[in-house]
Amino acid sequence: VRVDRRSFLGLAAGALIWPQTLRPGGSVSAEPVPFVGEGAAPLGAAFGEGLDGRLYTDVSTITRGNPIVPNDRYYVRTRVPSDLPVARSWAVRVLGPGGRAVRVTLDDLRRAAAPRGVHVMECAGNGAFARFGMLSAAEWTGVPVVSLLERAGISEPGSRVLASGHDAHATASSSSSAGASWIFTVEELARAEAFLATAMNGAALPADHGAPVRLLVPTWYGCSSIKWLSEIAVVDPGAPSTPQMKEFASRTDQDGVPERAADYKPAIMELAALPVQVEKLRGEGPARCRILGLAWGGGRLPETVLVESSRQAPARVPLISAPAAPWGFWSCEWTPPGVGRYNISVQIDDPGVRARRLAQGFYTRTVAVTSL
Ligand SMILES: Nc1nc2c(c(=O)[nH]1)N[C@H]1C(S)=C(S)[C@@H](COP(=O)(O)O)O[C@H]1N2
Ligand SMILES: [Mo]
Repeated sequence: VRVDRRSFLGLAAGALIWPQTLRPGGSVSAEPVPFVGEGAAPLGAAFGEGLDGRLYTDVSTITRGNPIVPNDRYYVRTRVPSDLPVARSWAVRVLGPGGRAVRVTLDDLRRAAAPRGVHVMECAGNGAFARFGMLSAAEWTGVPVVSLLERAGISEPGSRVLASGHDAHATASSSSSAGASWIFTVEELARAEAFLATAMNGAALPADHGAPVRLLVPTWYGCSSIKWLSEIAVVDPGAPSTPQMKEFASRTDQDGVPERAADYKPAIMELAALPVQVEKLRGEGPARCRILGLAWGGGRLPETVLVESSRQAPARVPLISAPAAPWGFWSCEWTPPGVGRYNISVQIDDPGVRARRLAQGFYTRTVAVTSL
């Protein structure tokens, strides 16, 4: 039988054999301490449709030994549009200066596709409401964007291109605007090593993740990685920002909501860190817990992070990198002084690293300790 995590938490711990990912390493048995005050949507399963369709990843399953999220558990923000054209006839139009146009077919892309590495992606709109599950990592296959821009004569430094997806959703959304598109300079795309992805974790790109082809902009928030990509077109230097850029302006840390694309900063993920599991260790004293967590973004991970919980001095813990994924993993022990609710947060004290969302408490989570 498959036991989902929610029913799992409700069962008596003694009756269970914990899956590998929940076991704290040694032979000491452990019991999860739940995060509270967060959303109640299911984890690891898609729900809803179109623009309001989501899948929240169960971030507690992302571990050092298991840093990649399988395709069917990878977070989804906007599910496949209801009337996507058939893949057979799909091509990406690349429109260059002076009316120069190149039609890149799926065959062209598949022939040129090569492994592009493992990348972490987070929705800029992630949050406690989603149990921070709009965060995943996968191994991608694709074709560098810059090589396609060159074919259409887009190479002038400072050129801006508009990447658009096919978003024809039959039902309107209450909270998101349809028609995802983003404007980049060629330098931004080159620096990020952006690519058109045709495969994900060794399998054809799934429909909800942008099949048959999506843009993937490593190190940037997910909002710029346009799914169901249909066109990349050069735009003039004063081009207006897109509705998608405006929708995500505050979450990508822009100054207000700039009207012109040229006034947007790159939507790069700053350093972030998140507790993903708290477990009570048993058999070795009364109330010891272990906190496991992730760190990502910021270009370069610091060597240590400070883990804070209410009513206890911060602990400095090392960040351990995964062998083949750009996550940092950390863990520390924690002794709650009594039953109650505790906030757990991570701080960075490296003055060279900007981590505003962390500093603002965006990734702080609360656990409820109900017995010692
Ligand atoms: N065409 C299209 N592309 C899109 C979106 C969208 O709504 N439509 N959402 C964006 C946002 S906000 C995110 S976070 C990522 C999520 O990609 P995923 O669903 O594969 O995880 O896709 C981006 N690309
Ligand atoms: Mo997003």
